[in-house]
Amino acid sequence: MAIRDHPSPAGPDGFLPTTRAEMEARGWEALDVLLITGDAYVDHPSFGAAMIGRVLEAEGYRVGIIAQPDWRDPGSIQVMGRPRLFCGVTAGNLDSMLSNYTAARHRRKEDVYSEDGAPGKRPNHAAVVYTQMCRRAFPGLPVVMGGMEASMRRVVHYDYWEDKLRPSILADAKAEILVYGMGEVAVREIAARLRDGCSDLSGIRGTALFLGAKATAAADFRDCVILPRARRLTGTPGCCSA
Ligand code: B12
Repeated sequence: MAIRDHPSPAGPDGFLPTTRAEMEARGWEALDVLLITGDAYVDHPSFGAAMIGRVLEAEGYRVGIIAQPDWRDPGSIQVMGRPRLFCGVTAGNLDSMLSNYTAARHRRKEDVYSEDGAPGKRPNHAAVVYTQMCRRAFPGLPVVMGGMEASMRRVVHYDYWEDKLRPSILADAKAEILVYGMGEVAVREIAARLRDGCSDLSGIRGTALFLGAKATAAADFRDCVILPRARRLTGTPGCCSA
């Protein structure tokens, strides 16, 4: 992809909008994609949300970003209105439990991905919390999870801080789809399908989602590695990944 070949609606020098006033300054009435991140918004390629935002922007989408919203207030993610296509959610560069707690399970006094290192700006299990906020703020809008926390927790996993096995983060978060690992290619495909009115997000490499009972029955799992059922490991319902 030649990013520079695409005209950028925000202009090559502008930050992604974070407020309605910044949207309006670009003449936008609505966003296509709203990104929510547990880190401060740092427009640098080592910050996943900025990276994904810039990739989508280069494709011509109107992208806004909300960094470290107040998770007690669903209105904090509604400041730029309902996006047309989807919300993208990430806990940030690190798993939020790792950001909030030391390996000795003490609360961290500093969050290096917050402005001035201020702690307490992201909730525990931020990806789940932000997804649930999106559900409440924008009913019916697809939510796409990505980033480190979602990636590492996409199947049944051991949570060190809780000292127990947890089911796939998708079971808690109820997002439409989870992008694991590097997200640029998958998120472009997701955006293109939703833009074209296709709600079927199955079969995209590097993603995980719940298949309905019908699709599970019809799917060909011959080339798949079948993991033990989540129910067997944790006593909670299982999930399938693409
Ligand atoms: C560079 C790096 C560092 C540098 C950070 C430099 C800097 N200023 O950013 C340094 C050396 C400082 C560092 C320190 C630490 N690190 Co480090 N680090 C990395 C490393 C190698 C790359 C991170 C990076 O820049 N990635 C580039 C960005 C763009 O990638 P990304 O955030 O993953 O985003 C992509 C996807 O996740 C996805 N995505 C992201 N957001 C979104 C959103 C949506 C909507 C979608 C769809 C997709 C999506 O698409 C993005 C683009 O492909 C990773 C390992 C790795 N290969 O990822 C470890 C890693 C992040 N570090 C890790 C750890 C544990 C630490 C430390 C806590 C170690 C320690 N005990 O001190 C400290 C943290 C200190 C602190 N408090 O910050 C762990 C995190 C584990 C976890 N579960 O969270 C990792 C994964 C290494 C590992 N495998 O253990 N680290």
